Amino acid sequence: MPRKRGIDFLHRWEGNPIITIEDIPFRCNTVFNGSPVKMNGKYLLLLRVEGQQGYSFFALARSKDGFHFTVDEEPVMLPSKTGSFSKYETRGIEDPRITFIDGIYYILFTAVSNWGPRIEIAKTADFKKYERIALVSEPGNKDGVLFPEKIKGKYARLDRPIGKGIGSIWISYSDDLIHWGNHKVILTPHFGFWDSSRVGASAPPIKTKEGWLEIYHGIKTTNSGQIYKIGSTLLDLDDPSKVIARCDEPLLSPREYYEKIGDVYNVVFACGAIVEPDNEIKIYYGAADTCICVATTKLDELIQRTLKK
Ligand code: BMA
Repeated sequence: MPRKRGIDFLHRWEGNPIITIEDIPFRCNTVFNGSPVKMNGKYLLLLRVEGQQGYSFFALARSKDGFHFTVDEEPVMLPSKTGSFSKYETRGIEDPRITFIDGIYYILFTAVSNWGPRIEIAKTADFKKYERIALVSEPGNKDGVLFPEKIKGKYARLDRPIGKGIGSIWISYSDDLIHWGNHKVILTPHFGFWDSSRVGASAPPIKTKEGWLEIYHGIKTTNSGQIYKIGSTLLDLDDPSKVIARCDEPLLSPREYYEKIGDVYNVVFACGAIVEPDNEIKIYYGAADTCICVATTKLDELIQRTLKK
């Protein structure tokens, strides 16, 4: 499928979708919202898979080129059945976001139970053994992403609590990844724009000379439901609670059939990106809560687009 010029800022890969349930070696309902890392030159994508019983868990896909993936035979993280995490994961685990710090891959994800969504953190060094660290929010919070380095000596994260029905992006800090504080709201819905109903962090922040690049999702509510699009913002390197710039247009909107039609219509939803040595950025996104896709651009162009007034 050749790219249609001038419609969206990001370039959809012509082989999209890259992962569908046809690629999953076990029976499931959907696969979407995967988070990528590059480890020893190979690409890993931690996938949210929804089982036919209706709750989500994680599987792992592997690739040599970042476009053609093979999914492992068995899921890698299932909701806990025993122990202190289990009662907060009774409705599944969703939307992993991976951040690499000092040899450890931290996975922030949403633990879902009858109380609602909470943010949880797990870690792995090798994508073989996974260890849960802590539940780090009360219910009503999701879309947790960890910054890839400490800021002024503290871990930092973005998340999306809902207050008075309004979902905005907040920042908070921690010494140990378990206890979090100094919560501040940093990005709110942009009334009248494509992200007027709700905004949430999507990819873990990417450090650039111009600031922390945050690829986020924005929602507009229409007469036929919500439309999820992908946007970008730049946060101050020393004080990421300060927004330097925000895209007034989305980078990608649901247009292709696989983005418009699925279990949830009109959704493009990123959970991570890889920046290549040649400046290309690959943004991995779930489409219509039913499959996984990738779109690319040059990181420099994305920064200039975000800075453009
Ligand atoms: C959000 C998250 C995502 C999902 C999206 C669209 O709230 O739960 O996992 O892709 O809704 O349904």
